[in-house]
Amino acid sequence: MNFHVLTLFPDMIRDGMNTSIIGRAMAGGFLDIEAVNIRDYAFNKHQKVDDYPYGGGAGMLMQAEPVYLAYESVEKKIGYQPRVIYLTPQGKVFNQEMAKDFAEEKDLVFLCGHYEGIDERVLEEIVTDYVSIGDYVLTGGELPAMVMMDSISRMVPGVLTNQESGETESFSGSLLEYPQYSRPEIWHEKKVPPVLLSGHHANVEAWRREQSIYRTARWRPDLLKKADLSNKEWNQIRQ
Ligand code: 6GU
Repeated sequence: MNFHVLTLFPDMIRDGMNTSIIGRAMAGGFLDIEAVNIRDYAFNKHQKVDDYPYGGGAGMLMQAEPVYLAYESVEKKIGYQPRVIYLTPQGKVFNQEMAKDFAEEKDLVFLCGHYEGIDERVLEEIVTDYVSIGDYVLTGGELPAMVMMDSISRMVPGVLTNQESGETESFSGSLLEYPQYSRPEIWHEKKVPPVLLSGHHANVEAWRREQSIYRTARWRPDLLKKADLSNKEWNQIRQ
């Protein structure tokens, strides 16, 4: 998977993505992340990329031409028209299903806005997907792009080890993850739940599923509708 990030702050992308699992995946050749500095495509000698909005109003807008030229540099390099994701609070809210869908692509372009936004005309020409990461406002699209790249990368073959890619994680089955414990057996007078020390695999699995269901009912009851619960499990929640 090749990510191409069009941004005014390329260092933020490079510094933010070269550690841990994503860093390892890049070193291993499973992922590539290219940060394209939109300012390099400014068409004036002061490298200015913003201007006032027609009709007035607060703040500045990113101009169409530098954004277009930055996009075009990617299209020329890869030789086809890729999906282009514009990060905006006006977009469709990102979820795991969308991460899986985007992970099928060979190249993905992320367009990161700043200031009050980007001239609509270039968005019309190049953007294929408008995506938000939730109902709150951020100062720019870089953090949302990094959030998306992280979750999309996890779906790319080779990025996670077998151990890391556990199908039992939150959202893979619409239930929240169960609590986990490691050594020591007692910490700050808190004991590890005895069932986990019993060595009885079926009882451990039953306890974990029960914990997942209780947690989901407590913190994300909206997810239960999608969860595949037995009648007995539904009755246990109601008690
Ligand atoms: Cl994608 N961009 C910005 N600026 N703010 C956001 C967002 C995106 N998603 C949630 N808030």
